[in-house]
Formats: sequence, structure tokens, C-alpha cells
Amino acid sequence: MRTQVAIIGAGPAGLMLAQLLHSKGIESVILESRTRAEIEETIRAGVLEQGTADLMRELGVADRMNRLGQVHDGIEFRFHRKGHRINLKELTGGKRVTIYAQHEVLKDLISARIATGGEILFDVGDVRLLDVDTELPRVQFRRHKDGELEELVCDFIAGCDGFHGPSRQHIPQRVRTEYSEVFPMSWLGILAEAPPSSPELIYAHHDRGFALVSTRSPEIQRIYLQVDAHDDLANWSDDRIWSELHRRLETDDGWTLIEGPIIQKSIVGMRSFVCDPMQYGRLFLAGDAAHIVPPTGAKGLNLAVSDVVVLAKGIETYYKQGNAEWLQAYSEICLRRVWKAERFSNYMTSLLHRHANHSPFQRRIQLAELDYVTSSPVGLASIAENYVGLPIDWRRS
Ligand code: RFL
Ligand code: PHB
Repeated sequence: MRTQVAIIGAGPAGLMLAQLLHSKGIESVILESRTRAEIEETIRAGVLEQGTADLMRELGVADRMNRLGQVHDGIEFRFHRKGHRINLKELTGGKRVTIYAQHEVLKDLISARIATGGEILFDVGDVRLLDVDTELPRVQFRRHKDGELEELVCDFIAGCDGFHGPSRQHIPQRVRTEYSEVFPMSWLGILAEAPPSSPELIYAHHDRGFALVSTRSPEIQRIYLQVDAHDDLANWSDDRIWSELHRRLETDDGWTLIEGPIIQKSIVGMRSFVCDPMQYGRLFLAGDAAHIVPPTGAKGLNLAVSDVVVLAKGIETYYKQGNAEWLQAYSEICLRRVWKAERFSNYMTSLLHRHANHSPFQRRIQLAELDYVTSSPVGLASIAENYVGLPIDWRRS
């Protein structure tokens, strides 16, 4: 098989890249190790930055998002039993976020891919990258895990295979620096069959730990609470979850959390990770393959999307103008935005979570910071600007 761009992984990065390339008349083949059903059922992110939602519309894949997604003009920070609204729209000159589940984005991108006749192979096995530092890199794989070994020859490989995928290891260790931080807490996430308790997301700081009220639809709520780093779901009965959430979210103004049957529960670890550079030869990493953020800033999916916007421009300039300059600057351009998102995610995590090793002094500083950012116009504007998504900074050195 021969194609222009071999894309490893059908997550947000891989699927969005394929769609962007298709819109520029560039061919690609997507190789994905999971089945279509597995991908379309995995519950993950929910917040789309303004730029991500706009791109879905530009690419013509936004019909369902426009119908089912919920556009939010603000978020709430809650502490000391009081809510403090951050008016995203007013503070950013009209930008907002759209709450639309990641697996719904993936369903939309997969059906668009199939409708345009683009190649997408699910359930492949033994994916191996070869000759990434030559002009003709190759990817070997097996169809349906047990098929014959096949080879895909291409001009470029996009490593969109997530944090655990094989692509990153093809950037030799001598040229690669990895930055990593693991946070001393996890999130327990639930889906509950209940109507919204709040019209906007609530990020709650509490002495017992952080809680986050998000949503998926008028009937399904997505809620998270901070638990111990190595906690076990077996420790968390539905009753314990609800009683903890009530305590952490309680206010003085009579606000109530609406309960409903819990239909899904999982625990996610919290880490930060950056691989620099994000490219080597003809291999380009995008999304979680190159970086991870803790979910507090809602940035992971959105970073995957901004990476592939930069990559698609580089690849397009290469084919249309025979100019590889943008491709050479890929990592530099992406990492500027990545590090700012790492900073914001780290900041939100430190601001809102309870750390077992916090001294009473550090705790008071945390509360003073919350008081500051929710009362100062500059503090509010900074949270809002980062939350709706910073622009891509296209400068090259
Ligand atoms: P993905 O989504 O992990 O996709 C990688 C794909 O590559 C496949 N793969 C392979 N394919 C072929 N061969 C191999 N050898 C392969 N190895 C792996 C995998 O099967 C998979 O399909 O990475 P991508 O595309 O970079 O996208 C990243 C996002 O998925 C991730 O950053 C977000 O989900 C993070 N995240 C959030 N991001 C946001 O922007 N907003 C949010 O509100 C938000 N909330 C979250 C989150 C992540 C969470 N979890 C579960 C970590 C909430 C949670 C709880
Ligand atoms: C979600 O709805 O899954 C969600 C919302 C906000 C976050 C993280 C996850 O910061």
C-alpha cells in the first residue's frame, strides 16, 4: 500500500488530521489498534474550546455537535460554600466553550471519514514504524491482528497513538527530552442519570478535596471528585460518592445537587508530560503521544486538535509549495502552545485540589489565590482567556 500520510491512531488527533488533510486534497491512511465500537464507547473529555468547535464547523462535521452540544458562556469556581461565576464570553470578547463528549466527536469524524471514502483500518495489530529518518518511511501492520504482515509506504508518519503508543519511542533517546510530573491524587469520574444540577460547570475547592460538576446531556451528568492517588473503585459505593459530593459542593444559598442512578464509574490518574522535540525525520507526534495534561484545565483533546492544525499546514505547504520550512518548525510552534496549556492545567490543579502535604500556610495561600482570581478583573480575564483556548502562535525562529 502507498499513501502520502500514514496516521497511527484514530483518536481526536488522528481523525482530525485525516479530515484536515482531506480538506486540502491530501491522502492518508489511518491505522487503529482498537475496534470502532471500542473507540466510540470510551468515555473521556467533554469540553471543546472555541477554536476546536469552530474547526468542527469549518470541516463540515458539526451537525450533531450543533444540535446536541451545549454552549456555555461561563464556569463557576466554588469555595467557602459560595459560587463565583467567571463570565468567559464577556471576558474574552465573545468566546465560549462547547460541552460535547469526546466519543461523540470521534463518531462524527469516523462517519465523515467513511463518507469521503478515506481509508481507516480498525483492529490492526503489530504496528511497526520503519525508516522514519528517510524520505520513504514505512509502517508494517496486520489486519484484524492475525492477518498477513502488510506494509504501508508513505511520505510522512503522524504518530497520533496516544501516551502508550509506539511512535514516541522512534525519536532516538539522544535527541529527546521528556518532562514529567505525577500528581499525588486521582479523579473518580461518574456518569449519572440525572438532570443538570447547574447550567454551567462547577469547579469546587473544599477541605475534603476537589469536585467538578459537568454534564453530557439534559439527562446525563458527568461528575468528578478527587480521591487518593492509588484509590480503588471498590472503596467507593454509590452512597459514599453522593454523600462526599454533597459535602464538597454544599453552599449557603440552598443550591442542591441532583442525584440519579450511577451508570459508569472510573478512576483516572493525574500527570503532566511533555516530549521535546515532537518530531524526528519524517515522523511527527501529535496529541497525547507527545504530551499529557491533568484534566483540570480541560485541555488534552484541544491540544491534540491544535497540534494537527499546525501539522496539516506544514504538510500542505510541503506538497503545494515544495517548502518544508513549516514542517521543520512544527515542534517549535506546537510546544509554545503546549507549554502554556501545561502551565494552565498545572495551575488549575494546584489551585483547586487538596494536597495531603499542604501546610496550613500553603492552604491559606491557595484560598487567597482563589479569592484573588475570582475578584480581580485581571485574575478573571486570565482564567477565562486560558480556559476558552489560547491562539496558535505561528512565529518561527
Ligand atoms: P487518544 O485519544 O489516546 O488516541 C490514540 C489512539 O491511538 C490508538 N493506538 C494505536 N493505534 C495503532 N497502533 C498502535 N500501536 C496504537 N496504540 C494506540 C489508541 O487505541 C487510540 O485510539 O489520543 P489523542 O488523539 O492524542 O487525543 C487525546 C485525548 O484523547 C485526551 O487528551 C483527552 O481525552 C484528555 N481529556 C480532556 N481533554 C480535553 O480537552 N477536555 C476535557 O474535558 C478532557 N477531559 C480527558 C478528560 C481525559 C480523561 N481521561 C480519561 C484521561 C477527562 C478524562 C477523565
Ligand atoms: C468533562 O466533562 O469530562 C470535563 C469537564 C471539565 C474538565 C475535565 C473534564 O476540566
